[in-house]
Amino acid sequence: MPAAKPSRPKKADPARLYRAVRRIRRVEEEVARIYPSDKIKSPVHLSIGQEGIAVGVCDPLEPRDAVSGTYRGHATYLAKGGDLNAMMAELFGKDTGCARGKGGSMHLVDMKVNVLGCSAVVGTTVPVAAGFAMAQKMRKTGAVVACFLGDGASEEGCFPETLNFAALHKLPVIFVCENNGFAIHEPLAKRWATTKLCERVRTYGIPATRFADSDTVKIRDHIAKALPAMRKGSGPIFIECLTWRWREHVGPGEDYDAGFRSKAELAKWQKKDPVVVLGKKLDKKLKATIDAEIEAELAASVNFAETSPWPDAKELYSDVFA
Ligand SMILES: Cc1ncc(C[n+]2csc(CCOP(=O)(O)OP(=O)(O)O)c2C)c(N)n1
Repeated sequence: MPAAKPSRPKKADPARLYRAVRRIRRVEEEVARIYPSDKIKSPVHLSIGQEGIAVGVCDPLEPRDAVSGTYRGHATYLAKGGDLNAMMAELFGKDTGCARGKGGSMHLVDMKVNVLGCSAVVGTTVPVAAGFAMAQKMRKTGAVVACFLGDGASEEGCFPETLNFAALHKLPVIFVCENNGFAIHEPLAKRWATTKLCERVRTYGIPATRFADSDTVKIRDHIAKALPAMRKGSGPIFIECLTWRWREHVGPGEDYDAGFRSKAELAKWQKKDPVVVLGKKLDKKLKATIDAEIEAELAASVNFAETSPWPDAKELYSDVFA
């Protein structure tokens, strides 16, 4: 990655932020709509409701910066500029997919825009993100890595190990915990002795901030403010973003009849829906234009995936260890 001069982050622009959250929402709604047809060959972990976090974090990032997502990574991939056609084709298992149709939804990658490969194994992308950040530091690129993880991933041993290593070596990592309150069906109250995650992280010497409402603009401004010092070697930061996964853990449906969470809580979070909140800031005509452009791009991506070829059988043996 070539070294680039640090530059000032772009200003918050409601139209750009709206377009980004609306685009991710519509992509995932379309994935959910198509899913029962069995054209999508991979399990899908939808982030509907959580999109504002990825958009807020990625908006001030530059092309040289990287993101490390999770298996619930459509939003991270798209917010950083990952190719939509390649993502859709990947979900359809096609040769034109970003992982040649072998990885599916949980293994999105686009190194052209520095989206590091995602993984189905909870927490494993956290130390990988720190390793990539260490390379940036050694090569003096001034680039940072935004490392996304769930509240469940913070319980993996590699999380505190990585916090310590990143703090010790002042690595340019933005740790972003998307705290949706559940690891599959298990609520925080059954998993954490205290909810003071930021306090725990601060003991490693890492500044930590909690966003109780995960407001996209607030998150965006916080990251934009932190970036100049991080590019000069100030070390990692951590943000905890409280949020709500609207759909079931995996799949296109909902899980409110399973008895572990309620529609009343969903309704509470829907009042803070980033798509609605940001959409209200726009002029109606501009909003309609953006919506129409998104629909056209989305339809083209589904067509691209449907008409793309399947991988050749000999691909079974390429890009694999054994
Ligand atoms: C190492 C590992 N342990 C367990 C699992 C099974 N598993 C898949 S998703 C998940 C929950 C993770 O929750 P969280 O990190 O909060 O992310 P969320 O799904 O809420 O986005 C678990 C335990 C796994 N994939 N990998």
